[in-house]
Amino acid sequence: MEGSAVLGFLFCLVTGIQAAGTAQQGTGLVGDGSLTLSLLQVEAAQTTPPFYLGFATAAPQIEGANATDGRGPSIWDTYEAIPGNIDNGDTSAVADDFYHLYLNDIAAMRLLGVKRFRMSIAWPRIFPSGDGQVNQQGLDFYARVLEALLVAGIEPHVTLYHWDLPQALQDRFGGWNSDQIVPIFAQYAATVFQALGDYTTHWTTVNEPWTFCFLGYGQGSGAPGINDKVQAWNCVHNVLQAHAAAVKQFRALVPGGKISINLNCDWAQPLTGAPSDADAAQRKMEFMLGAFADPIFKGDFPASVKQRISFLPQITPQLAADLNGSVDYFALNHYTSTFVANQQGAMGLQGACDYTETQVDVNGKLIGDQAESDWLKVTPWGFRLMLNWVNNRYQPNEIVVTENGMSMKGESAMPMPQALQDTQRVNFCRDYVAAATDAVNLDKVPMTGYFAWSLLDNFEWGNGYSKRFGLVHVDFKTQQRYYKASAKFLVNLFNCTVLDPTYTYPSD
Ligand code: GBH
Repeated sequence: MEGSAVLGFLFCLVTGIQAAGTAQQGTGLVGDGSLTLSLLQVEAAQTTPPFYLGFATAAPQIEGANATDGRGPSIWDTYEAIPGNIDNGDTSAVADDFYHLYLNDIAAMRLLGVKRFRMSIAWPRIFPSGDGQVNQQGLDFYARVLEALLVAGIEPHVTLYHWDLPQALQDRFGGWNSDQIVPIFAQYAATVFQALGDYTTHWTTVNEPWTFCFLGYGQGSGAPGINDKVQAWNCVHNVLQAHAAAVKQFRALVPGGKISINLNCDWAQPLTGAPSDADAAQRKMEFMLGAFADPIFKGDFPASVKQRISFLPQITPQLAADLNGSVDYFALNHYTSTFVANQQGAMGLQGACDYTETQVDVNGKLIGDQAESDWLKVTPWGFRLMLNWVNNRYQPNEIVVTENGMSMKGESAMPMPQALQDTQRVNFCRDYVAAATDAVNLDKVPMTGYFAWSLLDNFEWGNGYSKRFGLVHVDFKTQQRYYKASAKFLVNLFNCTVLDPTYTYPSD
């Protein structure tokens, strides 16, 4: 990174410390109360988790600056512009303005004691039209961010693709529906590895292909807004090929690095004690997680999927060989659980699956407490079962949970001081971390890391800014940030060094 950027960063740190100093002298510091709360809860939790802590983000949800320094349009830019697609007509155009405020946010993480940061690279910043001419300004931006993280003593974990496909590739050949994406993704990956591979050893290729294949291509409730199950399963197959091709580049360009693919899965709890419901729940896991993890770890799609999806593309022996060994650790995103019941003939998001899902049991009782997001119920017990399922089926060397978190019920409507006392989120973090701790200590699951989603309140896709997942509150009108109790709770729980626990973000 250039000298001026380093100086800028140091200046920023100094400004931050000064701001904290002022705050300590008693100028209406936000967050004193939350620290007290979190310390009490740390005592209750009593044990330091046997895995590391990080905070996670994604480029399209935080950066804003969508037309700055040569970034090209993405399929989400297009999708957001269609009325009705995003709650309140929100867009990602500004988001958290991380593109301009990253030094403040990195300084704040350092002062809070966060040692790992998960972020993604925006493909349309690197290749504005998907391939062809590289945009050096895009690479320079990420070099500055990564350099600043290292200066701050924070290890970056970098994802190549978090759903922001260059629109040009959707227009040219239908994006992830076509295998033309495979060499183009590999070229993008190679460009990033070459330019930025020295900054960190922790990488993933693609975030949550289940979500963008089945919601984006299969249902149309995300970009690119297509409603076609054939395209969705083509997407699965093309993601697997693109992942394998990118990892081939990685082995050559980032020797000693570790790479994976972020797969998301809800825990499927059988609705009743009937064996057919147990089978159905297992099938749901195979459809959602097995559709990606089985080809990688076992060389083929699950039999339950092959039997039901008539138009399923094939995993050739060559692809199976390329996928074999293509992940160095299992990267799991996990939030919630659902009840699953057997039902012959049932169609789901993924097509013919012979099961149905509900959020209530046979007596109408919710599976867990409601979060702000409709789909998210608090089910820490499901997290432990989920980790065991992954461990038993795939026996990975290592599991890193690359996302876990919640939107707190009622938070968006709360006045800010109240929103900072996010007790439901503190309890969520406490209970999910405790469940994972049991999975490691009692069940011997090799989980090594836990990333809380998310550092900041951000652009929550179809929900716009109406759902807040941040550990840090963002006032979107002023771009001011304020720690929530949950941020302090987590860093204390993990015994991170809190350089200045009373630190609040500096004002611009
Ligand atoms: C993650 O997805 C994403 O990686 C992240 O970008 C996101 O901000 C975070 O979760 C919080 O949502 O509305 O009924 O159609 C988590 C998996 C899959 C959960 C899609 C929400 C939509 C359910 N997501 N699902 S519904």
